[in-house]
Amino acid sequence: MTKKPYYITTPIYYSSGNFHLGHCYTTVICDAIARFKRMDGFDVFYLTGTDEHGQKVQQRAEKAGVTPKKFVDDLYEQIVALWKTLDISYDKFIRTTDSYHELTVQKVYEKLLASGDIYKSEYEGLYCTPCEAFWTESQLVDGKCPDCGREVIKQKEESYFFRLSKYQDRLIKFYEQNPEFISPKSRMNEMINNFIKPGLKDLCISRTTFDWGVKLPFDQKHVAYVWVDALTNYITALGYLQPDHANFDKYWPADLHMVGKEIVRFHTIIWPALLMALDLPLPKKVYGHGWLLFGNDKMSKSKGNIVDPFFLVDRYGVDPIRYFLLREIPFGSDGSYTNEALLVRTNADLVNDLGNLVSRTTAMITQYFGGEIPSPNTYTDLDKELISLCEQTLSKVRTDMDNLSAPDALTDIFRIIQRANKYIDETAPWTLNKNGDKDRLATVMYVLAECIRFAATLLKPFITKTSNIIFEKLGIASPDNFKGIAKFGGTVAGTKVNKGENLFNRIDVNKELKELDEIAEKQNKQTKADEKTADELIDINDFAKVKLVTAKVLSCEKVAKSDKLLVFKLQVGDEIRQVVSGIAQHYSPEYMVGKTVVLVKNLKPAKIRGVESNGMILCCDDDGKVVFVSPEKEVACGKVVR
Ligand code: ME8
Repeated sequence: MTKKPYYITTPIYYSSGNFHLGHCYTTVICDAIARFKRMDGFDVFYLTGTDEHGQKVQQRAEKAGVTPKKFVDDLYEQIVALWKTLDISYDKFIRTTDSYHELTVQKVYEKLLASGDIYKSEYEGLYCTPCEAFWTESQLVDGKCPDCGREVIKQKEESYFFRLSKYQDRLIKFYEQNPEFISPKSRMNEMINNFIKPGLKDLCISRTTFDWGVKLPFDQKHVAYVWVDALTNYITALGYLQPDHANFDKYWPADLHMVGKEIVRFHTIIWPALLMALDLPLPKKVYGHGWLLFGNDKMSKSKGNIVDPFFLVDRYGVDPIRYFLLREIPFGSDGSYTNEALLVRTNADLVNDLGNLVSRTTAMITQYFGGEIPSPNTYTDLDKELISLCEQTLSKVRTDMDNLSAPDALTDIFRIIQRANKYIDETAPWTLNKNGDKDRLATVMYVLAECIRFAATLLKPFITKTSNIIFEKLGIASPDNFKGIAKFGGTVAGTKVNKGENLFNRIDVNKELKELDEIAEKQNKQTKADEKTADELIDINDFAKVKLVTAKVLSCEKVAKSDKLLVFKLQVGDEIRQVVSGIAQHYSPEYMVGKTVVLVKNLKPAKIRGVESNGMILCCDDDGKVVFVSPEKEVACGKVVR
């Protein structure tokens, strides 16, 4: 039987570095969905990647003193390491600097030009560089970018435009016919009221103010707008407009684009309109999840509250982190991370419920049956209650996952675990053993082993490593589908269990919180020290911005009504410059005439006491005494100083 394709994507991540736990949220959720769908018989294609072009990357690379390519290569390594640490099972990783992607973006622009969806004009707007987004005055919040709250700048440039306005009515009709397209529902209303109703304007889709991007094939001065470049990844990764397009034929349209709520508008307005213009089918669903907050704030470097996923995984293991993200955050809404919430959740669910069930059961099978899972005898009503709970859970979890609610799915799976723990107390196996009731004891052990097998199978998409360890303990091969849990009774009697070590160790929450505080304090101190060092150091490119030249003093006078200021006429090559300098208390005008000084040539002109000054004379501050800088030997004026 051919499997049904299922195409799921995360956004492609900005190559900005400092990946935090919030970033992991989208990818871990998609991973759980992808793994669930694979086990449930779908032919899954899970795509993730990196968004590597744009002004922001170019600026950051310049600041770091490396080429943009080197900059994005380093960050690519970081994010691949992060996804490995979190056990992410993507099928493809796309980088927007991959040549097949760049070539296809060019073909997309050509297609849009040919269909008349692109035209050339001039753009003037308010641009937020960090978000790579233009805003209208009315969209700003307190005059700042509504997404990140930072300053916007006025930018004007010759640009190509996409006829977004043309698709307004078709978009509204599409939303009406596909009410599930934008989920959760609240986000649909937000899009319609905030963006569509005020009227869609044509979208500026090229830039000339920087060059780190895909060059437009028909006008090389322009690079593609980073959002068009980025959104197109969802089809270029599948081979769209490429010789091998088998994946595109098979997987497009996407079943699910999972994105954070702040980028829903790009995915539900611009992206479908572009697809309409390309005459392609639209994705089935865009889900806008909430943010992982730290307290009440969004995690971000500038707020200094980022939680390092590498640190957490190293300290607690990958599954407590995956479990926390999937279980604790109400899906669709914002959720809050605190160390305490992570530790309490780990202790309650993983150590107490799951860990105890597995260790108690394997210990009892070892003690009462020499480690072999016994054959069950007649099932009582109590047993049947557990059996039917186990058999019903897959369909419940399937519904939860179709609703994209991992917290509900985990709650349903943990019902088996919690019920089984209660069953141990109700059946009191130690009493059965004492009373020599081996038949009943065997049935109880078998029911428990089966409950664990059901739970571990269902947990596999969520806590991947732990589930595999449980199967090792049960002596059963870890399944890669759900077929084995269609019916209770799949465990073969006689299978040898292996108790081994505890799945999770209990955490002393108060002690641990204290230690974490101490670590955070140390790190903060270190970060501050590092930032101070970074502030003090500039790279060669920064220095090169300052143009220093030698200049000869032609004349020098006191500025009227000022004790401190002298006004100079300087010969700089062929040019004569007027410069005001505050050295009147240290040098007389007569002394200065004929001297050679060093001038900062490219300082913006300024008026000092009403006198125009075009540059600055370099001086040393020798404990309050000012000494002007001069070449050690006679040098002609206008020579570069570096
Ligand atoms: O937006 N909580 O990339 P990105 C939850 N390159 N999710 C968070 C989060 C938080 N605190 N912080 C970030 C981009 N994310 C674009 C996408 S797609 C064609 C281009 C999520 O690196 C964020 O919502 O800023 C998004 O889903 C993902 O991390 C990547 O964000």
